[in-house]
Amino acid sequence: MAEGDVAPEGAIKDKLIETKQRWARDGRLLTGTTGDPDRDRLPPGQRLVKDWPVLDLGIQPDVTPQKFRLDLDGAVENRLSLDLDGFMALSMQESVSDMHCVTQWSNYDNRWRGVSARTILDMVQPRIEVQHVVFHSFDGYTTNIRLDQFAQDDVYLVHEWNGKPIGRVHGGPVRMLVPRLYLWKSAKWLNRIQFVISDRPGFWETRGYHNNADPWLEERYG
Ligand SMILES: Nc1nc2c(c(=O)[nH]1)N[C@H]1C(S)=C(S)[C@@H](COP(=O)(O)O)O[C@H]1N2
Ligand SMILES: [Mo]
Repeated sequence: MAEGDVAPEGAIKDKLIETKQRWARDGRLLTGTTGDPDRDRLPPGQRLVKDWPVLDLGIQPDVTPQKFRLDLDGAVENRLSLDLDGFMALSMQESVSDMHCVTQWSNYDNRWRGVSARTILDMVQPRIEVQHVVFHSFDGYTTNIRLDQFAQDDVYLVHEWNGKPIGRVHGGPVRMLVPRLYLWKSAKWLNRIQFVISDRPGFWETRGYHNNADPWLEERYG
């Protein structure tokens, strides 16, 4: 967590975290069906919303341009540590994708601008043994995905949504976007990407959420 953002203990949404853990234990929201992304756009058990809800642990760190840092490290050939100017100088692309949150909302056609995961992979050159990627955030949140999931062509480190900078509540200045997985895998307030040889389940993955998080297979809880 960045200095100055340390929330008083009570500010963390302990009740919300407990409720979500209980839902995970009880298998709440499961429809028991699977979907096919080639056939259906809406994954099983989801409903379409028009807005973009905000979800976090109760801390929304104020990541000013001065505080921003992005470390790319772990088992890689080229470790990098970028400030915001360094990040903004990387090659940027636009991408349109849907979002699917485990709390059952989905929304369509979000227009993103950012750096593709493939650009990051070209720069850092993970060692051959690397199988997983861990995202670390300025609020202390972590989440993990497999390297092949990170390497999909629709995965981005995004800084604009629908033509505007991503604001503080949605994880600006830079957040992850992994559209084929439930949204808890898309770390907000991104601070570090760690390339690892063995898997390291993150915040929700160690609290009953599924490690893989494919919405089409309804991998909500694990
Ligand atoms: N750093 C950080 N990233 C996070 C979270 C968080 O608490 N901290 N929550 C996750 C969860 S559970 C969800 S559903 C999405 C919500 O993103 P949004 O608030 O932009 O909709 O962010 C994910 N990324
Ligand atoms: Mo979530």
